[in-house]
Amino acid sequence: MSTSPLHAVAHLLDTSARICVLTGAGVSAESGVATFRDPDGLWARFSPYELASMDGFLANPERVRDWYNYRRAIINGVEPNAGHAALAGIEKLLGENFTLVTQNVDRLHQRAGSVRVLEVHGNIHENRCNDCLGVRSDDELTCPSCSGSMRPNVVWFGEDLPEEVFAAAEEAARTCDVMLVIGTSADVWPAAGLPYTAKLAGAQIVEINPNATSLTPHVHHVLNGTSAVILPQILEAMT
Ligand code: BV8
Repeated sequence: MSTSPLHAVAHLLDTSARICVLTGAGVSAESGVATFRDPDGLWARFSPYELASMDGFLANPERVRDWYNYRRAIINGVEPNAGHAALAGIEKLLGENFTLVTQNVDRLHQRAGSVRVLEVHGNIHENRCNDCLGVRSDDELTCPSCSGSMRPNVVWFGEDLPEEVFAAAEEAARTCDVMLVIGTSADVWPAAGLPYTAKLAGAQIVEINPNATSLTPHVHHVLNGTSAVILPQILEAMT
């Protein structure tokens, strides 16, 4: 009996020592959180340069803060979906041999029970001081420690990713046997380089996405579908 591509991926996860997962906005789509580059995505309605860059913030801090508060309100009003829950379930099965690298800033993975999460683009629920980098969870606009401007604790275009977090993500990519790349257009660097790092180090790359991406021609397995449907099926098929 031939094995379906999904069961082949489940077998790969069952028989591999180390698993790394890279997720993007597509994993939160079935919770009702808009992605960035889908036809109905955020960048179809808003300007990434005006709203997700330091220049945009300095030009109009109120507009940027309002946009992030608009997104926070949406995120606080939704629940993690079955895809988030399945990833937490796979982590429970695999323990320390499982690392979840996410580009998402919504913390839905953690709300679903994922523990070993590397947030390479930050966390929308916090603000950070532009000057002293102090992180706060309240809505102070000015840093009480140094009077700098508080801005969302996310990585904007042209900003470096958090060094230690991204170094850990690269290490996880370099040492894994399988990388699941789920719900990302794989267009935003340097995070988009992680699957290539894993492949160069000998890992099997699996893409889970309803659409083809720039990464698709470079992967070993493609599961065409949405994460909230496919991930529970993979967890179910694992021993
Ligand atoms: C940096 C803010 C160093 C957070 C975002 C080469 C090397 C290094 C840098 C660059 C480079 N080339 C270009 C750059 C610059 C730039 C970049 O990559 N630009 C791109 C657009 C070309 N990178 C940077 O600026 C990064 N910083 O490199 O620092 C440096 C410093 C100075 C000068 C140069 C370099 C910073 C990047 C982070 C930017 N921050 N947002 C926030 O507000 O959320 S961008 C945004 O894109 C989010 O962070 C998001 O996480 C990220 C990736 O998007 P995706 O998650 O993939 O979402 P997308 O909508 O694109 O795709 C969704 C996918 O899901 C689709 O494939 C869809 O088919 C699929 N899907 C839909 N529904 C479902 C689904 N999948 C499964 N199930 C479903 N139901």
